[in-house]
Amino acid sequence: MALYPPEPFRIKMVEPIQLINPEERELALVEAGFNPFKLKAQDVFIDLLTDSGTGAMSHFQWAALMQGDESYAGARSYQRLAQVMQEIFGFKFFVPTHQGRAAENILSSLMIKPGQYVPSNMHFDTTDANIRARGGRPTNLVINAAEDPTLHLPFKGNMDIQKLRNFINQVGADNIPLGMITITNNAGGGQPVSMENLRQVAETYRNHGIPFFIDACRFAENAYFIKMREPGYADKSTLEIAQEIFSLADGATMSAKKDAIVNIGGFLAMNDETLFQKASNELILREGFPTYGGLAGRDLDAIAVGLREGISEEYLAYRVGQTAYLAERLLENDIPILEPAGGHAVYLDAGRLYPHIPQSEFPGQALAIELYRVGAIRAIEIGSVMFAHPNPDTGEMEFPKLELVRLALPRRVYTQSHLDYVVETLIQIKQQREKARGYRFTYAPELLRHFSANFEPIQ
Ligand code: P70
Repeated sequence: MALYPPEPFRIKMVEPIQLINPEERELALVEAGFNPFKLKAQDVFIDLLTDSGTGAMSHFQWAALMQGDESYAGARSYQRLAQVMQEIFGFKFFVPTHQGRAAENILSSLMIKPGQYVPSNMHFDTTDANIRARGGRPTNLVINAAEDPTLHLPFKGNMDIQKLRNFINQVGADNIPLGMITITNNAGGGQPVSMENLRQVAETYRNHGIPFFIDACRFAENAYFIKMREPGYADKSTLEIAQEIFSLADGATMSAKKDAIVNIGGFLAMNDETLFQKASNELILREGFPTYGGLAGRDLDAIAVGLREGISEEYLAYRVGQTAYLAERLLENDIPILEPAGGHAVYLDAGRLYPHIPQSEFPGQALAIELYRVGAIRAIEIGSVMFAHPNPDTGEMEFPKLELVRLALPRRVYTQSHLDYVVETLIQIKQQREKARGYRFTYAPELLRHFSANFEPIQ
């Protein structure tokens, strides 16, 4: 197969994008409080803010939308989704939710009491915040190698089993209402978790009676990495690998906006009937009847089709190849990234690009701003803006190990020439790296501050 397989689709509908001039971009940055989330989409040329809900649906998905059954209860759309859910995930029960964080909220509200811990390899932002919002303590136990940006390992998203065992012994299984793992590990470079590691994590949780939930946003990309990299899996289909993954867990949360290639949707799945009943009641109170969960019937159909497309090996080869292409071209030009390339994104290492900007002045934010300034490219910081938190016991600020900027690739949206433009922009940014300055907050909420903070440059 080609190193970077060409798109296994052709384009039959296009959406114009435009590059506004440098003066307009400067103004847009000031108006946005130097926060890419506050830019207007039409002022962005290449939008790599997120791969969430930004994918292009296939004509099969658009056709499925037309067959949406908008019955309030027991709709055919729900049944079609339930069938695919059974085939891929195999959990006894599930409820649709409007997106991933709604599933996280329901799960957290039902399971977590103040002071309790929820371990994972690394929690992503909304999961972390939903646990904190219930008084819980999200705990990241990824392998140390995940924090070494140039070390090549096939499964850099793995959890450190010894750390997990020690942690359980230290805080006590009674203080851990559930254990999680994120596949792929979004906060740590979109790196996959191996089947072997998933098995050991599941066993460790099971031995202590801790329910195991998988954050499954990018399970298909993770399954493809297992097929490519893990001994014994080359001849298994990504579907079979996914089935094996989920057979290890007691439940899952998923934002369908990622590997199900839809613009909205998610679910919470589980085997425990009592939990399902409680989740259904919670859903009725806040999201909607449990057969639609805050979505339209047609959305459920788009998810059902998208889940199957998202796990297609031909598609995944192209998808992972596109990310690898961007990573390779950046490395050729000595632009520091977290290696190896992840599934859905390439993570620039702002800490190494801007060693003159201290963590407290947000080198990642500075790089995200330069991407917009120089190329009208939008990306997000995954560093101290997103993940520096005061320690709940000491109040002291704890900084993440890496200061990253994520170039997330929307699914089936941008071509190789778009990516070449991103590389050229970064070459220019690197040439003027000494000029970059740090930033400080002028406003920041307590939780999930990256979404709505304002900044000013430090002169
Ligand atoms: C992203 C988005 C969402 C997400 C996730 C994992 C591993 C749960 C969720 C929540 C969030 C985002 C971040 C910055 C900009 C825009 C969007 N991740 N677990 O881009 O799912 O968003 O549906 O509530 O990655 O990675 P949901």
